[in-house]
Amino acid sequence: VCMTAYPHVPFRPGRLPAAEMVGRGVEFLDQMNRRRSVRVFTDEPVAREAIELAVRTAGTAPSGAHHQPWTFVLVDDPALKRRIRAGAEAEEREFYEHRAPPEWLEALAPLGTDWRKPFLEVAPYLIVVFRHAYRIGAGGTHLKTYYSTESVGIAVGLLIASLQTMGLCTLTHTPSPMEFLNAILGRPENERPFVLLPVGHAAPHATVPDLRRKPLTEICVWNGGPP
Ligand code: IYR
Repeated sequence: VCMTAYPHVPFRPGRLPAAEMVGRGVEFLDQMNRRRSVRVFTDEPVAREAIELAVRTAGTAPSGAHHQPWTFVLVDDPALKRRIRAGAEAEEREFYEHRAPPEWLEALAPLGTDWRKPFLEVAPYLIVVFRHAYRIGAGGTHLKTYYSTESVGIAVGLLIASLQTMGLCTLTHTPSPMEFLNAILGRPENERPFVLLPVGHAAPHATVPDLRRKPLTEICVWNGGPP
């Protein structure tokens, strides 16, 4: 059993003046608040470097026991994108036409989505995020990971924020079930598909639903709220 402690090193994160602290927060909120889930992309190329920067940013996420239980598979090969689209559309067709309970379809109706996923071929990149359900130890033993779902969720949040700061658009797409992605991308059994993100630029004719975000007063209470 490996139980060597990390050596500790000094950490001096530095401080901002109060006004700059708030100013940066306002600026970041404004930038994140401009993000919308996009379902119609252009095939315009995007620098690979931008995608790798977003993944490096995602990789800074905190994770249970620092196991970093994630793999980001970057796809720009047209043949692979075509196979992923075919796999996703087969599952989605089944979902929309048979599997989804009426209540779920009702919840989705305002978004106007259906089983067709052309963006999986049109967007220049797909990022397929895998969560490590366990780790493979010496001799092929299975070792636990901790809070892997939470960890990967945080990482994907950072990924999306990074893409947004670079002026790129994405969609958090979850074809269900997603096991077909292991077969197409050759990922091992311990890696579970978590989310699939097409990345690129929004088509000039793209529209998004006119959603409203809950204001602070609806998502936040101080100290347990009024008595
Ligand atoms: N995975 C399907 C259905 C879907 C589910 C939820 I929850 C959404 O917010 C949107 C869509 C699809 O991608 O169409």
